[in-house]
Amino acid sequence: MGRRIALFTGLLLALSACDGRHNWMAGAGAEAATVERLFIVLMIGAAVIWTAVVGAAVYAHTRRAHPNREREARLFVIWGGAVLPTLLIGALLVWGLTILRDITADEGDLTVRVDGERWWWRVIYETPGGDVVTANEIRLPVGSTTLFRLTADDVIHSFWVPALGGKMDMIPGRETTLALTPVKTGNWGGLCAEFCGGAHALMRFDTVVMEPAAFDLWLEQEAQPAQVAAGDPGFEVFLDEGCGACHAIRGTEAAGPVGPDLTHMARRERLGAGIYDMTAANVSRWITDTHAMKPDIDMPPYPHLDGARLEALVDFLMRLE
Ligand code: HEC
Ligand SMILES: [Cu+2]
Repeated sequence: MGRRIALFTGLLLALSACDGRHNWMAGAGAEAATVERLFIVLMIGAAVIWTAVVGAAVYAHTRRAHPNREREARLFVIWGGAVLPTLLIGALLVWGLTILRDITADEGDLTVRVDGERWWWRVIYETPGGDVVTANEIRLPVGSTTLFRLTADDVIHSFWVPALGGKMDMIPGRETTLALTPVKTGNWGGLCAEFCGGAHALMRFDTVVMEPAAFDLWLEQEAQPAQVAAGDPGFEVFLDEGCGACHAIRGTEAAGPVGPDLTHMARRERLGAGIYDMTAANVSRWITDTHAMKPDIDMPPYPHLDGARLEALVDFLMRLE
């Protein structure tokens, strides 16, 4: 018996994804705490009802059969079968709707638009100075509420940072909202929670929760254009190869809207939508052997690039801080 309980508990822990970064019980977000409360109340409610129903069944089974008075039986059916369940489920519904209102708020201290793409995330900070575009990494100040305005470019995706709160569908042509209030600093994992095609399982992102002052500095730097010296040999390769048709580097003529914005790419912790560490070796392989790194993506591989040209290109990209 003890072994079985251990096994069962282990399974539950595995199901709750207790790897820390994706743990919805990590206490990292106010909305996650709300979802946790909902879970606990539902579990306790279910346990009480289960006990009552099984108790009634056992009672009926062990008692010697005898005819019930019709009035008694009818009362039992009306109360146990209609009135109590209606009251209970009605109360849960009303309470659940207030929770829904809390996590789909329509205002926050900060607004971030996130656009689900196949298979990466376009991220746009709305600031008084204008939109600040980035990709695949979201940074948030601890202790304040961020309103996410979500949409999708092509197919339905779902935006989910388990440690911070519930998930929300991203629907082409529509905007959905989600509020997240992180209460713990750290790098919390995010992912797409709706099957969206080939590289769906590789559609992830980092959510870096920072102290407010550090966040403000980060956003200020993120808003700056890239520093690209005239005649930078790596940037020449970038333009020659046509990378700028798909990728934007603010402050240069590269303004392609198809792929992730690369203006401050080297400041991101990961490459390829949360998949690889942002290292020169990985970036180099990403360019030459693209589909081995991430299958199905809309970026062509550049296997002909090698030697000094590849090196200059990678060196240039890694200087985009
Ligand atoms: C036809 C459009 C297209 C072209 C041309 C293209 N890319 Fe991409 N690139 C993409 C798309 C789409 C992604 C996102 C793939 C994903 O993660 O799902 C991407 C991703 C990347 C990333 C990862 C960004 C991140 O945030 O993780 C880098 C770096 C990159 N491309 C560099 C290049 C370079 C360098 C070139 C030229 C040699 C190039 N790309 C040419 C479409 C393109
Ligand atoms: Cu997706």
